[in-house]
Amino acid sequence: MSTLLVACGAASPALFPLALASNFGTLRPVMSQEFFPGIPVIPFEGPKSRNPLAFKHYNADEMVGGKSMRDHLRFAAAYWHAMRNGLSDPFGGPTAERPWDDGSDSVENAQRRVWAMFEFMQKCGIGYYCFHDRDVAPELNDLQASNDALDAVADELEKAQTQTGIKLLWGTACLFSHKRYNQGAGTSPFADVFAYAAAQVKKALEVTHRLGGEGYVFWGGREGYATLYNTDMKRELNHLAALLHMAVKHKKKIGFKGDFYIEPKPREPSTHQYDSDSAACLNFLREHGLLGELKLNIETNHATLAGHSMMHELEVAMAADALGSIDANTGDELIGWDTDQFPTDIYLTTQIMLCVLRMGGFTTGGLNFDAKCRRESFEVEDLFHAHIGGMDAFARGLKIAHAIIADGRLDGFKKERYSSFDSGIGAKIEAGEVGFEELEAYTLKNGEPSTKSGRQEMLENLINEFI
Ligand code: XUL
Ligand code: CO
Repeated sequence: MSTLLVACGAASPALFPLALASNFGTLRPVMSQEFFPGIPVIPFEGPKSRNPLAFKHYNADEMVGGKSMRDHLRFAAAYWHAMRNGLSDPFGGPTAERPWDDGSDSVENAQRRVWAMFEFMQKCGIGYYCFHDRDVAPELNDLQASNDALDAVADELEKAQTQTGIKLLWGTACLFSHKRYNQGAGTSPFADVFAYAAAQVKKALEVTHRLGGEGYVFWGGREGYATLYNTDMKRELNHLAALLHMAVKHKKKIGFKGDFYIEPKPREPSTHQYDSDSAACLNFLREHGLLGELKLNIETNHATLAGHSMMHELEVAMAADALGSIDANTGDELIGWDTDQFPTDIYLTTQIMLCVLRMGGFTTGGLNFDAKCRRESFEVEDLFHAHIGGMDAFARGLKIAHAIIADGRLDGFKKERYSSFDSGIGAKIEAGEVGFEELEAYTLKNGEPSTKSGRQEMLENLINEFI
């Protein structure tokens, strides 16, 4: 963050004199300083608009199937990308211009940043945010000092939430950046590191609870290995489960009612991460008696890295009633990294919204833009273009998915495809009423079965009718 420039004074909770009209609820003014002076509250202007700082499809109050777009989509902004990502890459340093940030680790700088984040979300009409403890507040010399800094920033977050009505979707602890976590946190071979991680999760969970967070995420970037030559996998997995059991116990103790989520990702930064995909996470939760306690937070770019489509990962989670929330981004088809790009592909957002609608919508989850601008897009205005594009892409995905479901042909085809299990021998198989002997006798009588086309191309054409 050292390249960031300071262009503003200390944070103050005084109100910004102009009331902002936004399409996220009723907006109240935030503070005396405006952080994005050239940028208006982003209006909805409809598909014919040529204004780059306007929504063409996301119209928060528009009803889709009896529910507003705002309530269907539950957009969240990621603090770490919007406020803390300097946009460096392995070959070059940060480029992002964030004029309100002096690049220091002071609590004052962190508090000022809160108001920049909230003005940004107000202007975009984003109703939720997500954070890691170390995004919002600095890591200082010892745990107590870091905890105190987090409390001081949480005071400011609480004020900003009250003034704007913007809520916390989920919080999390950063258990991967600090040097102590170089060989893992919950899976570190060093017991003192495990203890530090547990203490950090305890505090992050308490702050999330204090701020009314609707969820809490566990993403284990370093919970894996670089080489199996030095790794006791069984012991590490048991330790990870122990950390989660402690978190569940503490959640109940403090009365946190939000959902816990595990976020699958197969690799990066570790060579292999234990939470590698939805199926691996579900198996881990089942094996360690945690299945009812945690759901999944599925991220598109992580699905890609796991060699799956996003829809696959969502379907696996949904089949176990464990789809909690979504990190909305996309990867690059040609770069093998977690590029965390903003989602713009309408097929992708349609597929995601088909899953979300079929699930009956989010409860505590939402669509968190775990996405960053490209390194070339270093101006503050780019933050707005990026989020506007992601929100419009999901609004289109929502409208299209709703129309496909209302049309009924796609779901009807799927239902018909399995209809031989609705009665006769199929119903007996599903009910567990027949075994090998009955099925052998049935087949000897029935002869060669007939099948029908899966009609993949017809169904792809059907989807295109709506896009
Ligand atoms: C990293 C990632 C994280 C989690 C939260 O790839 O997605 O930012 O979402 O720790
Ligand atoms: Co993520």
